[in-house]
Amino acid sequence: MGLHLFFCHTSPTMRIGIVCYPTFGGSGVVATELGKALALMGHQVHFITYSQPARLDIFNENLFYHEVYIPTYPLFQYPPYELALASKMVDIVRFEKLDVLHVHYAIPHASAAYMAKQILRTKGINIPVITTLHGTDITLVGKDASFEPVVTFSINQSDGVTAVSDSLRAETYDFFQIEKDIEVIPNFIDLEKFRRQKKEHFRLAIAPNNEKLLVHTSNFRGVKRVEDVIRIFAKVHEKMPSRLLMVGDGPERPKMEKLCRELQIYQDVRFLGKLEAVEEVLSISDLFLMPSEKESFGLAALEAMACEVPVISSDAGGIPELNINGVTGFVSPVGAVDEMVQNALYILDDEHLPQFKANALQRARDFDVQKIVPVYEGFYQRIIKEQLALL
Ligand code: GMT
Repeated sequence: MGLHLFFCHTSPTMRIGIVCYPTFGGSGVVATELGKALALMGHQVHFITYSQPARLDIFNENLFYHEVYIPTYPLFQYPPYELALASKMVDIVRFEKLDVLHVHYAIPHASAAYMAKQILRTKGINIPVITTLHGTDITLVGKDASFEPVVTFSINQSDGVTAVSDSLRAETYDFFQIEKDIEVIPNFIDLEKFRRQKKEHFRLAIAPNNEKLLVHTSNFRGVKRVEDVIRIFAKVHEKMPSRLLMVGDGPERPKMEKLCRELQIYQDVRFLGKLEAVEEVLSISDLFLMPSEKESFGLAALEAMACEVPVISSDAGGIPELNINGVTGFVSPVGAVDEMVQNALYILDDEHLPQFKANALQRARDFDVQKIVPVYEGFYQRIIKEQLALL
């Protein structure tokens, strides 16, 4: 996100603490882009995490980064990050006079925030805590018996809770004993950064014979069903000249490279690894594949749609709230590879492709950062007001 964003801003500025995972993962990306947008709106934003967030790549007088230092002692088999994080939150809330703490991902951020809140209470400070649920914290990790009581407790103790889709909200209520209202605030996209750029020379180099370009971006974990991506592509490839671009890295990658050799499609599949400028690859692509087993929202699909790339996806989690079946792409049951192949061939037909591309962009506009970030801002203001009323 550059400095080009413009927000109409009239409300008083806030001092906001943001706690997130600093990696390229979806929750960290959303948290960092949110903080950057809020800073551009004039709020003071303090990131608190164990290393500089990957997307915290701009200089702005309103942006601060506080690193959590985790001491190691021979006695600790597992260094207690959560305690170091809670202590850092206490310190930053007190000395930077924060108005609100917004923690992304329930584990361990919401529980650490609870502890920080209790410590601050003994010092006469009531810090409102907002927790945003992103998905795997609920659908995978949170449901594990090792964490469930802590997840339930920390959600219920948060002053405000948001989830990134209706589906994640419903799943959270289904699985946990939640007494709090959960507000749905979806993922968002900077349409200035994620837009179809003219990259004809790049496209010519990758697809010299005007092959269709399919693309997948993920962290190559089991939950992404990367094998389905490869098998869908192999069948599309049998029917039309095409190539597959695989962006990202993760545990499934070596197996997938092997599978491509076995299926004899290796020369038409490019594993590009982790890329900073994914939008450049999306700009030359015709179709995005997201056959995930679980996906609370599907930020990677939104990024593709903003670059005018239609989506073939599963119906997991919140994906159908984003990818409109038959309009911006197609949605099929998890694992329905043959159906996904048929749908992919339909979209890639030159008669259909332009309309799907236009529809994808049109849908992405509903999630414009300029629309969604003010919703977070309003939510913070409401929760702060409610907490002040309790004093
Ligand atoms: O998709 C991932 O594996 C990363 C993951 C995370 O926990 O950071 O992303 C989750 O949060 C994103 C941002 O809210 C969502 O767009 C992704 O759909 C969600 N991933 C899953 O639910 C698997």
